[in-house]
Amino acid sequence: MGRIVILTGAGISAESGLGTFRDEGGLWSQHRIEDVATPEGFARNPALVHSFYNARRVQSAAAQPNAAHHALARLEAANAGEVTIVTQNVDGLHEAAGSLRVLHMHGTLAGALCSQCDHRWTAPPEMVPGHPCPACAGPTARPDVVWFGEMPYHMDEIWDLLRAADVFAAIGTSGQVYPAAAFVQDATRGGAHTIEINLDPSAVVSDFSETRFGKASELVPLWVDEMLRG
Ligand code: BV8
Repeated sequence: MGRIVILTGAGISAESGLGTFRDEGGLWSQHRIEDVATPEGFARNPALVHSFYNARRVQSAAAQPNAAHHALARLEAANAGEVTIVTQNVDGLHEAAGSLRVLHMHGTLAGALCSQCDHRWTAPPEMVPGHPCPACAGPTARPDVVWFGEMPYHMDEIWDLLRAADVFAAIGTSGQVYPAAAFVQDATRGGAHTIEINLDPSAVVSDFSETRFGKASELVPLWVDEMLRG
């Protein structure tokens, strides 16, 4: 089966009840990206940004992984060390399903970060402006998520994984946010077989050698069964 890298987006958590960004009624139709997912937006109105992430932190903590998350955990368990999930999602549903090798390139709702001393800790359910950093006591706590214009996490490790991958799968992502949307090209250059599993064709669907359209909770378990049959 070889080395498998799986990129996931909000669509894999949709059937767990967590909103996506760009679907009908999605998060970006309720808030402007500039206001809630940029450092400038946070500087301008920290209360709005904290309330945006507080609501999602509480909701995602109450959500359950679905059959797609469980199938990916099963794939990893059968091939320890060969399966890595790179997720754009900030929820903890892959870990809740039992996945161990998960790289959160856009950070996590569960994390808090001090913008003054870079200290990281587990975020309380609700954060407020001026929330003190437990290390330097500065009023400088923020959600530990990657906003637009900020460098995603784990990029060097991700690029190494993509170059070495035998299979690259993108699941539940619209392919509109970079650098994640370009991962399929990096994997292709490394000789990987690439597959998109998504409800609708993504913005980069033509970059994939294989595409399957439908719900993640239905298609991902089928794909994992095929991969395990070899
Ligand atoms: C970077 C925060 C430099 C956490 C997010 C000008 C100035 C600065 C930067 C840029 C610029 N122009 C372009 C850029 C780059 C920018 C970018 O891409 N902008 C876009 C809008 C054009 N990117 C950045 O700024 C990134 N940093 O570039 O740094 C750099 C340069 C080179 C190399 C390294 C670094 C930072 C991007 C991170 C931004 N933070 N979120 C949070 O609040 O969650 S992005 C946000 O979008 C989320 O993280 C989310 O994960 C991500 C992608 O969205 P998707 O997951 O794809 O979700 P979406 O709703 O879009 O799609 C859902 C899909 O699921 C749909 O296709 C749907 O059909 C499908 N689906 C739905 N239901 C199901 C389903 N599929 C299966 N089953 C279902 N049931």
